[in-house]
Amino acid sequence: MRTAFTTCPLCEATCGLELTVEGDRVTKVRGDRADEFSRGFLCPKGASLGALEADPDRLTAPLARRDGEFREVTWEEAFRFVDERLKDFPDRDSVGLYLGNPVVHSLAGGLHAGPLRQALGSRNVFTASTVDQMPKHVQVGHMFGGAFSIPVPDIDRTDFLLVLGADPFSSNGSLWTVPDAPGRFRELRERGGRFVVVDPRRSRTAQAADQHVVIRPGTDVFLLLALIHELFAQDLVRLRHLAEHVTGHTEVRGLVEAFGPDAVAGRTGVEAATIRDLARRLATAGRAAVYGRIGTTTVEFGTVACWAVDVLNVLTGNLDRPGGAMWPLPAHARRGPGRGKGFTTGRWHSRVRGYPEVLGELPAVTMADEIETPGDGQVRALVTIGGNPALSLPNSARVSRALSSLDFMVSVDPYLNETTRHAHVVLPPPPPSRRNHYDIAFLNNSVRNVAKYSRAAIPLEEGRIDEADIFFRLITIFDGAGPEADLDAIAAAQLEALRGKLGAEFDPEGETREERLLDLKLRTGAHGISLRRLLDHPHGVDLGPLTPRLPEILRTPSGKIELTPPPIVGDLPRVLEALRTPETGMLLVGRRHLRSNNSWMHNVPALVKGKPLCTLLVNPADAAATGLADGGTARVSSRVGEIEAQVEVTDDIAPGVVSLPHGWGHGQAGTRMRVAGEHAGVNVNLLTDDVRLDPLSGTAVLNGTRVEIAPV
Ligand SMILES: Nc1nc2c(c(=O)[nH]1)N[C@H]1C(S)=C(S)[C@@H](COP(=O)(O)OP(=O)(O)OC[C@H]3O[C@@H](n4cnc5c(=O)[nH]c(N)nc54)[C@H](O)[C@@H]3O)O[C@H]1N2
Ligand SMILES: Nc1nc2c(c(=O)[nH]1)N[C@H]1C(S)=C(S)[C@@H](COP(=O)(O)OP(=O)(O)OC[C@H]3O[C@@H](n4cnc5c(=O)[nH]c(N)nc54)[C@H](O)[C@@H]3O)O[C@H]1N2
Ligand code: SF4
Ligand SMILES: [Mo]
Repeated sequence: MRTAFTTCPLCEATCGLELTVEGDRVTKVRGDRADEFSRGFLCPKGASLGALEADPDRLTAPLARRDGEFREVTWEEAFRFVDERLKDFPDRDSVGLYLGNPVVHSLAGGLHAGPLRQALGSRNVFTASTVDQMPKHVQVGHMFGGAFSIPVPDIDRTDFLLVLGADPFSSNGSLWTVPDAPGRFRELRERGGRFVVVDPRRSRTAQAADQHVVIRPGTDVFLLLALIHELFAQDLVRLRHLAEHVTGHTEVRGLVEAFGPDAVAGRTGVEAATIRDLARRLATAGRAAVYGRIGTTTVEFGTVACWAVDVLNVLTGNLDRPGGAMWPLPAHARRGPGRGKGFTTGRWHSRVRGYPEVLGELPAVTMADEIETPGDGQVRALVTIGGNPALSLPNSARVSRALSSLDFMVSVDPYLNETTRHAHVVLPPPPPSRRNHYDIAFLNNSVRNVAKYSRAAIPLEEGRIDEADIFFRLITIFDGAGPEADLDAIAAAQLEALRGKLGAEFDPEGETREERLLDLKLRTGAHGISLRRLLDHPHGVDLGPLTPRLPEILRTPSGKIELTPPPIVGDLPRVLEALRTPETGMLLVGRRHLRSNNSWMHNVPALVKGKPLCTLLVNPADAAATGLADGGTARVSSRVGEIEAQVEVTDDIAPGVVSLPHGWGHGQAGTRMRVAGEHAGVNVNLLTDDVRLDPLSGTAVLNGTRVEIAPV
């Protein structure tokens, strides 16, 4: 029996874990109290890591499907099969790629997903970003020049937080790495600070808030523009230290002219007096920040809403100052140049619907179009890595049909689930305790500058390969070097090239290719720390609170914060038109539960036991009006589909709104997830619409779907 320390890769909070290991099993998981960042915090998902890894349905060897049957094969056979079959698709665009959420949660994905996309060279790259946070990338790209320069609320030092469309008490934070979010919100209040939550549902976060503002789904953009309007109307604009770094602020007033509190009250359901009061409190609080997430990004005006969030942070003088919205500086990153080429989209367009490319990818809502529509460049083969598009994309009945029509499909995934059942080859990565970990992605969003590296707590079993090797092998297959190419030689060349680019004059150290790459990035990084130092500090290294980064963070051509980027300003007439279009009827939104993680952790008994989590929340008034009863079954229908869901009547949800979580709808033929099958739930994405999207970012509208409800 021994103890090992690692970082939980299951959500963005990056909690430190203390694992008890007996033989080759994790038998106990505790929050690591000595962790410099998470201070011992643990949620039910992290606590179930041992059970997740011991899941008998988890794949341990590659599977290949021939004549309709999956059979275990060796890794050599699996890669040779992939190589042979991909030769049938000489047109690069005919091979599509879908990267899902766990790709950003591993060191392998963090280091190798980029090179993999390059090696594939297809325009048909899709990721979960366009059913999630892409509006934020587009907005910060246009305003600050870098698509990953996302400011985060400095919660530990703020006096006032305005949170829209996020439930960090359940999700543990997103685009905001904030381990023990509930504890940090509690401390904020203990210091005398306040926080306000805007949500159509009384979420766990809303319950703990000083004020819960109930809003009509999809209308946050109007509320946010009205708040900007009020800053001008009440003479509350204070740029402070930002004055010398901003261009375009004088134009903003005119842009929001039509969005006064009285104009938006009816459409948002938020009273004009509440909006005026909120604007005043935001502007007069000592230090404040505005933060928006899923309810502001997976909506029709996601990019404009994200823009309005940071315009508020700028106009109240809270961007880039302690207690406001600040930019982290991760150990593996370098300081920026202070100006640059800026941000563009649309370097190519999707073949069928003509959507612009954003960050090298096309909207996931159009993946099925690209698979099903004949013609040059039609996607006939697909590689999925750590994704479950059959459940996570809108109009998923159509997505499943498209997947089943492919000529060839490869999935890198530990489960035979709703998506991978369509694959011809499934390549299973090892579980979290058997891999080295460093957070390439989430340290970009973290509320303190911290760094932590952990080696695998348990060695890989004989015959298993690391996910980094799976990535590397696919890279050599895509770029033509083939399934037997010498990975170490290729990695050495890659390392040498990067060393030259970074101007490093030392030899990076480490036991693996990935460790040497990381050491190189760390030692040339902003904090100048080494992999060795991280290995000596198993609970992480605290690099201090966030510090101001203007102007070095900017990559705009002007070297300023562009407050009025033309593409975003150009979308405002559409917002105004929507404001003037009356809207009624029942709207469907999503939600998350602490014991659930998108679509893939429902096979862990401890996480699905008890009361079902996949229920349709209905307000008592709507239940009475439609004849629905608590515990009964509702038929929910939308433009694209119809489902039956178990009803939960509660005044936690606003009248005129129903809520159903995503990631459910298990038990389908050909899947191998027995526990999930017994707790199947229904798939909300059979109702969400693949035609609706935020055009600036290509992001799906997953919240605010028009539905009808009736008793069954
Ligand atoms: N209606 C509605 N739909 C939504 C959302 C919503 O709020 N409402 N949310 C959206 C959001 S924010 C997201 S991020 C997407 C998620 O969409 P996806 O990324 O497509 O789906 P996940 O459910 O995260 O699926 C993760 C997959 O990775 C596999 N996996 C787990 N661990 C590993 C690993 O270590 N390596 C590899 N290679 N695979 C692994 C799992 O078995 C599973 O198949 O869903 C989106 N869909
Ligand atoms: N436990 C758990 N944690 C997770 C995940 C999970 O599945 N389970 N998924 C992870 C992923 S991939 C992501 S992207 C993050 C997401 O992190 P969050 O954004 O915090 O996710 P949610 O908990 O879905 O919170 C979204 C909230 O928006 C509300 N909402 C819906 N529509 C609207 C609207 O139009 N306006 C407003 N103002 N509110 C609206 C919902 O009621 C809900 O309370 O969570 C991550 N963490
Ligand atoms: S909050 Fe997230 S990172 Fe922390 S233990 Fe839970 S799943 Fe893991
Ligand atoms: Mo997400």
